[in-house]
Amino acid sequence: MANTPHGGQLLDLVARDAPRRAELASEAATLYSITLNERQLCDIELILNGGFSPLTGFLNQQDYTSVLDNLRLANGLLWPVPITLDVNAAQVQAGNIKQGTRIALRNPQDDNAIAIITIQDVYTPDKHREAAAVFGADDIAHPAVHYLHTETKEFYVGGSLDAIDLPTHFDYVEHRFTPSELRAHFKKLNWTRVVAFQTRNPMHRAHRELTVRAARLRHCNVLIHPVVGMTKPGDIDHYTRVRVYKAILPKYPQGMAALSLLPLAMRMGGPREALWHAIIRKNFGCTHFIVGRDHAGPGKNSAGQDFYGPYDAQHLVAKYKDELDIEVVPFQMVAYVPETDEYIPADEVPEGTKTLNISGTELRRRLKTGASIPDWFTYPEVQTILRQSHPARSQQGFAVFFTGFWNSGAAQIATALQMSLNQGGQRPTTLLLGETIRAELSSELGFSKKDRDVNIQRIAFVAAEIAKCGGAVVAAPIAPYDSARNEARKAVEKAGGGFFLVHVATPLEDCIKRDRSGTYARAQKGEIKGFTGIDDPYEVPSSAQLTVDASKAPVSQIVHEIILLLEKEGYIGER
Ligand code: PPS
Repeated sequence: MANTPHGGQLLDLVARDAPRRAELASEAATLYSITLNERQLCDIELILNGGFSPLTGFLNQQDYTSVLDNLRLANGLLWPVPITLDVNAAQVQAGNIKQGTRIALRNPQDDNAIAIITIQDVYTPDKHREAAAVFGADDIAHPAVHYLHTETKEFYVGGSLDAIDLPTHFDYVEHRFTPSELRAHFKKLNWTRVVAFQTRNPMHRAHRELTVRAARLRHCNVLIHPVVGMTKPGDIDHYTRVRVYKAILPKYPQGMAALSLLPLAMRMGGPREALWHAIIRKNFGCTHFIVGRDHAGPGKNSAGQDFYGPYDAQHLVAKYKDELDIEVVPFQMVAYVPETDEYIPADEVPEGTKTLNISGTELRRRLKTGASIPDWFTYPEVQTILRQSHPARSQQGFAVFFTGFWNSGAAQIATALQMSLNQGGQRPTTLLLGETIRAELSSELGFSKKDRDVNIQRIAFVAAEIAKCGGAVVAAPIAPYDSARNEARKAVEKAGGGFFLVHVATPLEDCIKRDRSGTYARAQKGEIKGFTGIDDPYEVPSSAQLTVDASKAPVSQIVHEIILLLEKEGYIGER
């Protein structure tokens, strides 16, 4: 038997409102709409499917205040995290948002109306008080407090929901279960005791060990129940993680474990979040829930100290043990003992015994550099998946971005560099000469600062897309402005590529001397206006990786300098 939902009844609003679906969809088309943001979308999915039972909508002021002060809804039921719908003044006015108004709530991904809210109240939250009460500190270093002060709009709207549809997912659909579906799944598998494991990280041998131990001690099956909604900024993306979880599943014997993805927007709220997680797992039918060390911990505060103590979460869930009605399984991490080649709980390791561990930071470092990851730490299948999404530098894309006066020699160097990179054959290499871009992408642009910035922005966009796919880009515009070059760097680096700015600092006199086309002569006579170096500025780069001068060194030498730089940074060659 699956566990009883929180509050006694699973409030699957989609099932409840299914008979009125067509009617509600037609009504939504006539109503003022609010397009939800990513976090609101996660929240509403779990309200609509019953994952947040007993909630049937977003919190009104009375419930909100009660959750902040008492960790309970106004009716007394335990509920630790405020689930609120934030709107701004313009929306309140445009939608005539007041008690009794009905508003359509839309999915930002496809614009479909997924629910209608009947407004109970509109209120102004005290965000400082909310931060202190829910997250323990009004400190912007906490990701949820940061969100509250930078993203959350000024009003909250309370009200109950009529469900139209759940948001449609297009990834890993077969592993997504609503609470009703998961309960049916447990029934089909004849699972009566299920221990849920919450995670926002890839799983390795230690996690498999830890969950099997929990299952053994409590005579349970294991539900791997990872968060795939919003996790801590900087976490490994959920696509990679789900591939890892799928690879881990066969490591459990005799179908002992199942995988279900949870579209939760985490708040990283430590103790309160642990309580919330336990309630959600109860709604999904689980009978047991693993709460580890520093559960849902946000890291360090602005004073450099941990926001929560390592066992705060375990203590809070223990405090509400009787009311929770889901057995919380406290667990410390397991440690690897090389001498016996086994994992044992960290607190059971005999004194003086050597243990090994690889921290998340160390793992990320090894993934970045391509350093080896030992088999005792993770399974070969997991390594392959992690390596695919974190290729070593020698497989990552990059851009060599030249800047310099027109006719500085940058075009010749860029062309030669492409040939040299093609010779190595490690990646496809794209050459973006100023003239090609001006003809193919920017033909309508002139040479004002604004137009030049747009031109560089377009080059950066193309370079970032290519770098994202592991290709190399050699770009050679004049790019006279530092800000545009810095933006280009940001775009490529954000796409996961390396960015190398090479300043071709050939003196203007040499650029003019080498000009056989008469372009500079025309600019000097005023026939071309706003020509870089003549009557338009060139800002010398403040952050070039390499500065070269084509009047002093031959192209072949300059290309070699660039090749040496790329090798040093690990982008070409094999180590
Ligand atoms: S920028 O500043 O990076 O957007 O410039 P870029 O795209 O590299 O364009 C350089 C080409 O445009 C011709 N041209 C000018 N350059 C600078 N200033 C002015 N006012 C100007 N007007 C035209 C310049 O000769 C380069 O031509 P190509 O065909 O690339 O040699």
